[in-house]
Amino acid sequence: MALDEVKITQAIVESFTKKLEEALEVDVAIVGAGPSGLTAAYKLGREGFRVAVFERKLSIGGGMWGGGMMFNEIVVQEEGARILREVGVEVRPWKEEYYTADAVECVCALGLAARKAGAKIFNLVSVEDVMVREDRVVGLVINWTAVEMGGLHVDPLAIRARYVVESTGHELSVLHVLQRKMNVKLFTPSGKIEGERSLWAEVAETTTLENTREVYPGMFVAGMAANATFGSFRMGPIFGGMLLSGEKVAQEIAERLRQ
Ligand code: 48F
Repeated sequence: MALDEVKITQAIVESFTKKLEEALEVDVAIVGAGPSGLTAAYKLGREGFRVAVFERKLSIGGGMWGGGMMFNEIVVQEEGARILREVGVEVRPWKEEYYTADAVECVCALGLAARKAGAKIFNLVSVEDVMVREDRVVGLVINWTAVEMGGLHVDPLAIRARYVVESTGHELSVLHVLQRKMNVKLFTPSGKIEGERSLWAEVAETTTLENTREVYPGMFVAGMAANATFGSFRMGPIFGGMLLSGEKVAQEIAERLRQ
């Protein structure tokens, strides 16, 4: 077969366009492909919901690649290990009640699980805004990360979603935009973003799950973003809470979608 550069180009353009078209109206739009966002995408996709994930960077995985301080191993507890095993990661016990796993294997396995479950993943796309109608988040406003990086004045495109997951990690970038532009009252004690506190793994892991919930009609927070929203601690390189948060947000949204 003679290779034709234009056919290669057509194949890419046509198949990408189809993928994007299918993501324009989804059940759940997830912002950020870190461990919590990817777990949520996998769990929701597996339930048959239409899911799109938008990730600003070239690579998915967020803060997981680097383990702790670039030692690319992560630590999880038994409950987190369950989710890693489910997606085929080799989890090794380390003394009592701790488990370790290879960070690269974890990212690859979670990404593959999300894709195999049908979630569409768009890397290099930044969510720059949300759409709000009648006091409810109804979608996302997206643009190429290159546009953002280049400081170019290019208008964005829009995605309609029945629910949005804010899983942008420490940055909490989308909720900050919602608060700044719409001046809405969030479901937090002060009605505003409470902000992240310093490192305290034990408390942070528990509160991550408690804080994984709806923060404004139509928008849920998950992962580190949940603690940054509700004023709890960071947990450092223990990742069980991130995985369990992704699972919890998927369960809560699935329940709503089935109503
Ligand atoms: O930070 P990140 O990995 O979030 P997470 O799932 O996990 C946190 C842990 O990695 C770690 C930790 C736990 O032990 O504390 O930090 O809560 O992934 C967040 C992803 O969101 C992307 C960002 O590039 C990263 O990959 N992101 C942030 N803002 C945007 C975005 C945006 N506006 N649009 C698209 N992607």
